Amino acid sequence: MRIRFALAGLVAALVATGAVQAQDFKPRIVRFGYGLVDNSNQGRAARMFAQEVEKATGGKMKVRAIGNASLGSDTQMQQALIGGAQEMMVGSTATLVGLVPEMAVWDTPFLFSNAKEADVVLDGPVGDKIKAKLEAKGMVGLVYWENGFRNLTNSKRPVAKLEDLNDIKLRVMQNNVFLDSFKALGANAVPLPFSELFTALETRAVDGQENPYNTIVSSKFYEVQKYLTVTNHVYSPWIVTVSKKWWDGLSAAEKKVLQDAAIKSRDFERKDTREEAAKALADLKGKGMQVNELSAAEANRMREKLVSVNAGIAKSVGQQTWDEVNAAVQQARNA
Ligand code: TK8
Repeated sequence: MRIRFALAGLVAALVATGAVQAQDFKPRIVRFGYGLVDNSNQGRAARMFAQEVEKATGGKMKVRAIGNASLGSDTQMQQALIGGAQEMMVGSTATLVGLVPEMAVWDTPFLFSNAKEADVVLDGPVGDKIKAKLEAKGMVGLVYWENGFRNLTNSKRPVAKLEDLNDIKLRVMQNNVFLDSFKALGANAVPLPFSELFTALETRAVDGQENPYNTIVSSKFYEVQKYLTVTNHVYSPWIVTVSKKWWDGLSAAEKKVLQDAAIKSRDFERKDTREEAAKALADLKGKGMQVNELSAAEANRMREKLVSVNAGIAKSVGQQTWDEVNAAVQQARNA
């Protein structure tokens, strides 16, 4: 009797430490692709995720974090996930809009006024609901990471007023909201995958782009862009996704390891990104970029132009999604 209790206790302890679950982990290689360079917020968090997964599976599941868009641009990797040729990736929600139109809601200019609001809404019920729509398209969304508030750079001139954008050829993400937003501002907006952006800036195929400070630093855009305008025009999330084909073949224990590690990586990534962003502007000035803020009047003029795209977004994401997201933002704002 006593021995039986002791054994039961031992088994319970092993379950708690995860040791008896070892047989639930098969040897697996997970290719986790991303678009930025290794030494970026994306790269650091991808490696952190890899370590967590390896630790939790006793080395059975090995995550290969592969950056620099070596596995392809965001949209190419999405197709590889859907087909089952690649296991995981992290990329912009904006490049998923062709598959899940509701993702475009995150591209709404000035939707979030600070990172706290973004965290609450993205990690809350409406964020989950939109993320869950990926499953019908062949991907499983695990968590949102922070790309961050986007700012404008170019090689032509300081952008101090709306009209300064007029003849600027501006690279935008491959997504209608971004295209329409910058057309509304009067720029010559050109959609291009991120993986082609540095070369396009360097060869002056385009004059400018917009991305968070972190990316302007890590991708060395300061080498080919002289002017930075603080616009904070939209908050961009990244999203960590898994091939559904591959996911469906995993044990419950394996799925849980990936989910838990994804949450840890999210918390790590947001903290790391915010710490880096806080120092980045000074870094960029030090590298020779000329930085300007917009006057309140000009910021308002741009804001008004950008708000003109909202009706189109509401239409493409559906009124219900639009209302739910805006209600969640209001709630987060008033909390
Ligand atoms: C990286 C992209 C990037 C995004 C862009 O693959 O395309 O400008 O901001 O972070 O997803």
